[in-house]
Amino acid sequence: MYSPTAGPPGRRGAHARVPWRRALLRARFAKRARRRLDRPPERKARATRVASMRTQVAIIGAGPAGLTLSHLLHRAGIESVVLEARSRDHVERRLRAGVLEHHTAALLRDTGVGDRMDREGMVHRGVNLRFEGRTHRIDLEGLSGGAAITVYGQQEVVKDLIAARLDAGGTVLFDVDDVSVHGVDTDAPRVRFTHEGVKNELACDVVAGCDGYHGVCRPAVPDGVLRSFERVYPFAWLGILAQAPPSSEELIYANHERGFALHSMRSPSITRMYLQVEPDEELDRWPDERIWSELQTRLATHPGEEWTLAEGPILERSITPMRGEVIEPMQYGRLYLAGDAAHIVPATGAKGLNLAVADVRVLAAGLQRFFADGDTRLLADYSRICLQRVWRVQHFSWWMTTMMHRFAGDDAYSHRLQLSQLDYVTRSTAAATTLAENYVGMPLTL
Ligand code: RFL
Ligand code: PHB
Repeated sequence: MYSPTAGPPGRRGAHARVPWRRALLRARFAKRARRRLDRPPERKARATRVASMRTQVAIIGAGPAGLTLSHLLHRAGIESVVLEARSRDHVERRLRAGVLEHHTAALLRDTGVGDRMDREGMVHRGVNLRFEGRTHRIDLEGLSGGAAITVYGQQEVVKDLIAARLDAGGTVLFDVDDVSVHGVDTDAPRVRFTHEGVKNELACDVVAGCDGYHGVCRPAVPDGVLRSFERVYPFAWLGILAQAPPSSEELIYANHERGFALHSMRSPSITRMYLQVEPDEELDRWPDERIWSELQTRLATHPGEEWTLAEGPILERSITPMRGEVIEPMQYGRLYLAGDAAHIVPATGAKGLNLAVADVRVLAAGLQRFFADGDTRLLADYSRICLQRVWRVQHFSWWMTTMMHRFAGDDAYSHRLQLSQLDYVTRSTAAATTLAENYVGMPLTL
């Protein structure tokens, strides 16, 4: 729980005692206080309505990264406040990922938020690659030594985490505005924001930037500190959610001459599907009939293989660009970036949510040591440990993306190479094992 007035400072770590920084801060506050006195009365009235709070970890963003971090910290006895720009309803409905790696599902289960996932999620022990109209199953479980994936919507994970935080008396503030982070290069960072018309200043020991790709945390780092590595793919995904029973027990990734298609699901009566489209595609150019006709064509099987795609009313549709990006390092001072705030992966590998969870697992462990006895060694290694996994996942997602999609300008030679790669992955145990172990997710290590 946060305290609505400035409370006692949290336990401080080793780099907490830097006197010149405190002096600098005191001088800055004095200057600001003088400026406030000079303001006209109407601005003074607004500016004086500032509530102060304190917590150990200020978490910006209530997506999978921020909520999982808050949950793990709570279990370790560390206080946090989660600040979310959107409403609870919005974040609980936002339709996104659906595939949980073996270790993501295990972490949710082991930390007490996996009950509904275990009841409603669908465990898949294999995944299908379809090309030239033929389906090839990759035995994820057999090739990975017993691991599997769980198909369970990201918004369901988010709902479960929000419920767990609130039930435990945690603070998750929705609909916050004007979030800004300050002093992350000192031992006393602050986060300012407006909530229910009141300006707030949240003092903390650490800020976790879990605010996704369009957040405010990454831009708060001074120019020249971070380096970005980027790959923009020349296509986007049109995703739909349809009221139709899945036409396959396991996911189907299809390579077709008209472009990639993916058949996924959310429940025994809801199908989730994607089509490769132009990067600047507009939704209104895709009426229902066109979507179904394209899905029927791209997912069609060879005459020797019996398969039909069930259709139904389209409940939601959206277009997502395909890109990969990594920010290095994932930390500046006492600001730690996690999840999409630090990296984006093309969705073909189904990794974004999983990577967000993997990041905050490392961050939570580092913070636990920091708050226990000021040991900053794991925190200092946060970026290095995470980036090792991030680049593995970038490579896997790039590999899946290039293997499954059509690239404008590809010639017959490139296409033959792609087919050869698919043939190899589905015939060679060594190659299929590479896909399986990456798809179910590499073990979480510190
Ligand atoms: P999120 O989920 O974007 O959450 C960030 C949160 O921060 C809030 N926010 C702010 N709050 C306060 N102040 C501000 N100034 C703020 N600015 C932003 C936002 O409102 C939001 O609530 O990031 P996080 O937590 O890092 O989680 C990342 C995942 O959401 C993302 O990587 C995945 O959805 C990617 N992804 C997939 N990942 C998988 O692991 N498996 C999949 O099967 C999978 N499929 C997908 C995907 C993403 C997709 N889209 C739409 C991008 C399929 C699609 C189509
Ligand atoms: C999904 O079910 O939304 C999904 C599945 C696999 C992917 C991406 C998205 O690679």
